[in-house]
Amino acid sequence: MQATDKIWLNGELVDWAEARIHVASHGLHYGTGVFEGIRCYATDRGPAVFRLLDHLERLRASARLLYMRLPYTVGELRRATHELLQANGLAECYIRPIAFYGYGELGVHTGSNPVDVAIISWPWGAYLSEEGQRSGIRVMVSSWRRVDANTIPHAAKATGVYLNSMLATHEARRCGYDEAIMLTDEGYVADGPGETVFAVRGGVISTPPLSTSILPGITRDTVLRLAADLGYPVVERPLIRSDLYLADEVFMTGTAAEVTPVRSVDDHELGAGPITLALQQAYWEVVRGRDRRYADWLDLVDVGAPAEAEA
Ligand code: PPE
Repeated sequence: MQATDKIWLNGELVDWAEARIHVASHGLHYGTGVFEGIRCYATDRGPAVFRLLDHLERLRASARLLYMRLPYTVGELRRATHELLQANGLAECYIRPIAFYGYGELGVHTGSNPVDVAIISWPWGAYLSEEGQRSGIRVMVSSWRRVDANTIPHAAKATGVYLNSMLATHEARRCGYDEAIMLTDEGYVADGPGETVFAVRGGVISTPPLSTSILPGITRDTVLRLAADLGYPVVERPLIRSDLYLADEVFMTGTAAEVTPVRSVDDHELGAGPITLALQQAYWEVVRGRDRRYADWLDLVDVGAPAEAEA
């Protein structure tokens, strides 16, 4: 990862190398944290954070599900994000807010431990390679099941849940694939380790409903809206693995992954199809502010006047 100038930590901007926590922090031992992944894109009106408030609202919802009281409001976290982006001066970046039970007592109960909050930002390019974004990635159905609704609330973007994702990713890479898709205990398609799954058949776009063990993806929500606006029929319904094998197109979405075509699932060849590519293009237009209909989703960062305007 590329270091940047500053990190926002518990209310202050600190130097990247100084953003330290204690090794006895509760979150390190028990995965008791919540986080977000957000992207900021260059637009013709300067850097703009895509759906910042929606992400911060999800962070707050994740915290609630862990009985965690966030010491900052959504408004304060929004201002902190802006401050950080102004300090780091990046045109495009990935933003990672994280809140976790900190240093105080050890033992599974969170006790009176403080909640530490940090926001990190750094440049992060294509999540699943640029080639993957163009031509599609090769995916396998994982032998690891996605955490069940009664194991850990799947609507929480909680750090501990990512052990599940890590195992699925490791397995996929060991087997020579680019990425995994996890099923639920009942065998329905859930999420990728860091993505929502979509299938297209006969022009109809399907994705698992939120009651399946998936993260309520913000890119999922964006893509459902874009698909409807482009006139594609969309349905939220439970999918089984053969729905993926028999699909005309499969794609995965996420803040990091954006819209990534899937070119095979368990070696059933698919291909980067036209609907996927149309949605991918539409997504890029929207996040870079080139489609004014969705301007409300952009949170512009005030980085001062551009150099040529000052002359
Ligand atoms: N499911 C999972 C399990 C998930 O982690 C993500 C985001 C999504 C779906 C898509 O959610 P959204 O970004 O709101 O559309 N994964 C984040 C972290 C990836 C990582 O490797 O770290 C992300 O995309 O930022």
